[in-house]
Amino acid sequence: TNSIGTIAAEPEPVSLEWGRTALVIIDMQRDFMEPGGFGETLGNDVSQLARAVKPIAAALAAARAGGMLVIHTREGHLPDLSDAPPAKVARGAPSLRIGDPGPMGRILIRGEAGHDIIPELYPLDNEIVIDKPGKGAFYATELGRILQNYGIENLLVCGVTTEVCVNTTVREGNDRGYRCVVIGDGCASYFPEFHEMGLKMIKAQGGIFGWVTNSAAVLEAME
Ligand code: TIU
Repeated sequence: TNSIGTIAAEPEPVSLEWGRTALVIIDMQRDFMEPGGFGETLGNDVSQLARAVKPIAAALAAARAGGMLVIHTREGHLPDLSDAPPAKVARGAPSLRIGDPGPMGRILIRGEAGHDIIPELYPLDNEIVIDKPGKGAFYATELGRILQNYGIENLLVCGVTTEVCVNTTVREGNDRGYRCVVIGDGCASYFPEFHEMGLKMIKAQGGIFGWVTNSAAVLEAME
């Protein structure tokens, strides 16, 4: 459809052609959301991320009902770690490193239980799942070509974490010419203050690299 909706957002409302808009759900994986995964091995309190699930589920249900293109992403690496930069694997002092065996399988490795998306937001068979080795969803993936093939101009972005993979993806998307509208309550961080600032820096300066809205405003605009 070429119908256009206007979403209440900051710094100002944004009008989107729904047929040229994709819902992009970033890294809602057990590895970030649940104890025993990558997020917790880094020393984080994973319970901080749970608040994003219901708002994302609401946006996902609306997107499915409206026939909007839905794209899920997953951060992770090949079992032989050939796509994992040694500098990334070596970073910090995690209790388990990328590739080490954990309670949900090998940490951040494709095909392992912990790498998969949480049951509440599980992709349908007809939805696109992008496996990405980096924080941004465009880097070393087919995402850009897929969006071009579908004629997408606008991205509704949510997921975890606000200041890492969501921010990186929105910055990448903005530079590629996409209008990026972030669903604030559909994002979360291990650090509440980073969540808040991660959203603020997107919408500051007249929306320097995007817009920030919330799930209720998206649902209202899609009605
Ligand atoms: N650690 C952290 O905040 N995030 C990540 O490592 N990846 C994503 O944000 N998905």
